[in-house]
Amino acid sequence: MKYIHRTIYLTLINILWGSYIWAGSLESSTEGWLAVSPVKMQRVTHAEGAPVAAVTEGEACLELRSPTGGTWETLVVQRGWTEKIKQFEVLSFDLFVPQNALPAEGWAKIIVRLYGGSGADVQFDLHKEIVLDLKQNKSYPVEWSYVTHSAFNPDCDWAHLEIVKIASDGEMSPIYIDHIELKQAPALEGDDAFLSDGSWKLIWEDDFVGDKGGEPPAHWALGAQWNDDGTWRDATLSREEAYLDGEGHLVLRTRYVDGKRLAPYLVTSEDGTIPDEKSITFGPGEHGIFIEWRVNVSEFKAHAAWFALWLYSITPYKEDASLGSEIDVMEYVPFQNETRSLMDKFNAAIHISVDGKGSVGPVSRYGHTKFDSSQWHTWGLHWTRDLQVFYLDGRPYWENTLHVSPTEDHGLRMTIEIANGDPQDGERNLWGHPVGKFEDNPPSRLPSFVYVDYVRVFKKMPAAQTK
Ligand SMILES: [Ca+2]
Ligand SMILES: [Ca+2]
Repeated sequence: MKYIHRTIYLTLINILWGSYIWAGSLESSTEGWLAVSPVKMQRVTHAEGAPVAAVTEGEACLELRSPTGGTWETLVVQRGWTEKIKQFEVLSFDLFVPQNALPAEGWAKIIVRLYGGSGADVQFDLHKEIVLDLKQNKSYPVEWSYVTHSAFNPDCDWAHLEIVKIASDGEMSPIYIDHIELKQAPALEGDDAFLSDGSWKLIWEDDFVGDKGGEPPAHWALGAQWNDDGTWRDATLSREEAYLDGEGHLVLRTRYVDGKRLAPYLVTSEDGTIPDEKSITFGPGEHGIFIEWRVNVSEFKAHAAWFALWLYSITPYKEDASLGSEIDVMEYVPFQNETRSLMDKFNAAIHISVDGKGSVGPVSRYGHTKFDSSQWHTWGLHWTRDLQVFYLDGRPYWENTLHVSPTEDHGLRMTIEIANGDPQDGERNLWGHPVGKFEDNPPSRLPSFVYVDYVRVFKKMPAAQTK
């Protein structure tokens, strides 16, 4: 996790409020939507002229007429749903645009905009695009899991929704909206049993077999050489802090010795400092790949340190997933004080820029998925050219279609990084947690250890090569 952005802390109160869905049916009122001049907004029934397909719940829907057309035009804004937006995770509604309102050629889109912040400060501005089919009269079921955008902040003071139209040409008027819902994301179903269906092949593996105290295999290089002085953030990087335990595990240790914060940072590729012929990289290929780590972080407790299992391309931050990305399969930031604990949560994310543009994470708030840190777990990534599904112990917990990179140049990483809290900012680390200084950890937390049982990479074979 070279890129890391600061987040603010969350209470569980919103999640625990209880209700799982909030629905707007537009039956008795326009429910707080405000038309942006010169748009004409009204609640209409089929009898009053709404197309049959436009009314998807009850008798009435919202009609938006705006004859100006063409360039970006905000149709309506909803400013009254801040608490609901903070409480829920997914926005859905049905959109209907008559084909005769669309341009004959070119393109047309509806954009749902969700932006919010505190005071005058806009903290996030997220867009969901619905590309309209110019050749059909059809209804679009819109489903937007807005909380997967890492920029979304449920601690905001205000959040506004807007519906925007934009097209290469034509009026795009009228459009219809009905059956608006705010809800929790559904739990994902399924498991990783498909790996043993005969179509998947183990193509790369490290089981960390070897003598006690032995070095990890040479394909694990010391990364983060971009500083050229053996340090990264507040750590002195050391391959000696990674060694085999003689029982089939790799040990990753971090400790404070002679004024140095020692940490291992193991990679199979780097952004230029490891020659291509010595790099081992992966990508989704034609049919998909599955990468799995089995890891135990029960003795990794040092505040100001974090551990990550991740993938990193040669050019991850071009703001264009087709050129590469950072894929954080698991990031663990141990921290605990009187009011907060991260000891039972981990983070996952996709990043395609250093400033957070295009960052996405799981539906669980701030990407903090719960787990039992006292046990062994497997973290898995099923990655095709347009989908990434993240697994914990063989069960999917995050399905991502945003910024999925198709490139084959993503190397594997197992890293411990150290970043002390900033004394000018309440001893907070890069994530906003008041972790203090690594060297102030008590002996119960230093040294800290991560144990890795294996790393396995499976590839889906073309049908002709499977039986
Ligand atoms: Ca309705
Ligand atoms: Ca092993």
